[in-house]
Amino acid sequence: SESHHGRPGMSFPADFIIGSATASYQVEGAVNEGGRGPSIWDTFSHTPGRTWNGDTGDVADDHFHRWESDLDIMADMGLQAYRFSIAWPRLQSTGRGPVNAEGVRFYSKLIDGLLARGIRPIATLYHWDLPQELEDAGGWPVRDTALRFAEYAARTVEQLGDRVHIWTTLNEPWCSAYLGYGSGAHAPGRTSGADALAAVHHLNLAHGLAVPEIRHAATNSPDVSVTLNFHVPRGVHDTSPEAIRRVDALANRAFTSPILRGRYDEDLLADTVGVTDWGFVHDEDLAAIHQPIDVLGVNYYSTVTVRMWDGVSPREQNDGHKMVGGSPWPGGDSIEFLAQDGPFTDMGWNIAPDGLEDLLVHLHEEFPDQPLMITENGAAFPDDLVVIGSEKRVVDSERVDYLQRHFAAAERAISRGVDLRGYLVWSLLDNFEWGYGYAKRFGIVYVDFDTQQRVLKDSARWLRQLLADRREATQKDAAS
Ligand code: GBH
Repeated sequence: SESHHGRPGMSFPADFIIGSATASYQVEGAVNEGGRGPSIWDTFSHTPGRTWNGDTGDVADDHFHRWESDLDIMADMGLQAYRFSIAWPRLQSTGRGPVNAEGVRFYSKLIDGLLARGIRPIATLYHWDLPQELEDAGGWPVRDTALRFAEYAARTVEQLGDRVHIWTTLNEPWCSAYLGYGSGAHAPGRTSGADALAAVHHLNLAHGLAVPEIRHAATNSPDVSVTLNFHVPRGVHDTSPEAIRRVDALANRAFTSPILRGRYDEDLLADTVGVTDWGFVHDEDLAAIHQPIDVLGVNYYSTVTVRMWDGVSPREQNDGHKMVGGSPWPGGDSIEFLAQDGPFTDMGWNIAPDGLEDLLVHLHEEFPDQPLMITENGAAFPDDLVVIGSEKRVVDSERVDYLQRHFAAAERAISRGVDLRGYLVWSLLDNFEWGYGYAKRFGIVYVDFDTQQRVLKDSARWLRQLLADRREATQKDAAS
């Protein structure tokens, strides 16, 4: 079911935004500069055994110092948007109090540099770098963290809220809650199902409290959004429908139902009996969480295949996460994640563009008036730098193919009526891939971590050509 539109990417509407994305801790480095305080990812990555090879984000892509030449790379590629995140501990070193002017200055320069190059800034307020002091005070399982986030959002947008195109509250609260407090594969590395579900709620609340603060503080009426990572569960067995329902409840509807419908679903509450009684949900919370958003950010990488475990046969466990003691599925011990059909990326995630099409169509059916944007899609492959003639090249044909097939899937979704506004490739640069450190390369631009040299991979060249051809086609349309 490849695109019937011909070349992937060329049938997107003229106002469709194509760009790329990064996140603060994954690219910035300079963790002790500019008044930045420690975050849970500094602590976690410096704890032996937590990340591959003991890798940390201390230097990462050194983007904090190289932001200007990185902007030139984006401009050279013709990117229409750049999605970055603001490190909370750069703006408030302890997560509280007045904003740090040096932190503001860094992001202000970055935003000005984007605008000067005609690139729309899309800013995420939280991509997992919680100030350590707030974790010490309880982290996302406690209510106060949501209140602190709303205040941070207000203070930040007061400073930077005249030039940002889209503000995103949270990136992938699923990961923050279930990997941070359930499985322990992510910072802060805690392993309690009850804490994970409390974190789910307080992340939802943080989002809901921040939305009106952002709208109030911004002076350019930006779009306001949240980015979720959706699970697209597939079935292979009689018991799969039940497993699919449970995965959808825990992973997807735990966020979409409160945010977009103002409720927690009955089946989610029933599935988690014995883990928590959800006593942390106050009467007024659901109304606070249920704020209109202008765009829903969708991160998609792959599908999962599930059935219910019969409790007898040995279970397969291939949910793509290192199991560090805990489970990312509170109350979901009976869900079995099955090995999937390839091909796979270097993460071991299956390549399934149809999953993206199905997800977008499904979300559009569920929330017909909600514009969507793909805020992350991309793939890790073991890239190598080669010299061809006198040119440095990274021949990442698998990534080009991955992107082409996912662009085509997005185009099919649009042709089926989905209001899809844009597509941001993860990631601009090879970077610190969380628990996997520098072992996994997601960039369309190669980074040599010894020299910090950047080299456009073939996927970046492909994207640059596509963007150039789109510009030419739009100009022709305008002229005729
Ligand atoms: C995103 O996380 C992050 O936003 C980004 O920072 C990160 O670098 C990037 O993606 C690449 O990892 O694991 O079998 O349940 C994505 C994390 C990946 C978690 C897919 C859920 C679903 C399949 N998600 N995964 S499975």
